[in-house]
Amino acid sequence: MNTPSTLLVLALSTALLIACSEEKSAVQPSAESNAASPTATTTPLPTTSPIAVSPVTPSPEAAGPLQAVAELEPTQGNNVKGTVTFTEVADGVRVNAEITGLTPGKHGFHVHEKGDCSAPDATSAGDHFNPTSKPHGAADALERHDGDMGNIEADASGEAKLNYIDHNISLVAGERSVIGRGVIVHANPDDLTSQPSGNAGARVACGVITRAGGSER
Ligand SMILES: [Cu+2]
Ligand SMILES: [Zn+2]
Repeated sequence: MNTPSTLLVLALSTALLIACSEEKSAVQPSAESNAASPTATTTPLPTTSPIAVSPVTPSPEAAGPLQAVAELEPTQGNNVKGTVTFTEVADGVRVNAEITGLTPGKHGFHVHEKGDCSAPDATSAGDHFNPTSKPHGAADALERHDGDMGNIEADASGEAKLNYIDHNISLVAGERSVIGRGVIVHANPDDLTSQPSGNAGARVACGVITRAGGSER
């Protein structure tokens, strides 16, 4: 007597279970495909970003030109400051100077033999850099000290800018290299003829030329 009713219940419950599982399986694939599409778009981002960043950092350092810089500080009793950047180029060294705190007019501007600004008047920087034992002269003279960069000229506000290519100095190791030497700005104009230093007077600012970038060839 019990058996037919039990079979009926079993058959009904089995049919319900099948119906339920069919409903679930019909819903699940669409939910999975919806979840799969955002993960597929986010995965390429972390893989591309490290690849894009890593080659950018080392390449400019390796390919950069040979450079040096001198930060000029005032000597005792002066306010002259500035930065001189040296960049090795095909036909010499580009000299780019920006100096402030000067009296208006021309001021002698040289590389001196020693990178030593320790004396209050910067006499510790020694004489003009002159590895080829030539007389003092203008920057474009046939015969000159290699350190003779001529004059910088300050405007009414005491600012001076200079940008030219020097054909005597070098940043590459050798007798004409200015690395480790001193840059001096003088109180007076360099007359470009008086020996041994153009009669440019006191030293108002001094800086040491230091390697700033690039690799030596
Ligand atoms: Cu000088
Ligand atoms: Zn000189």
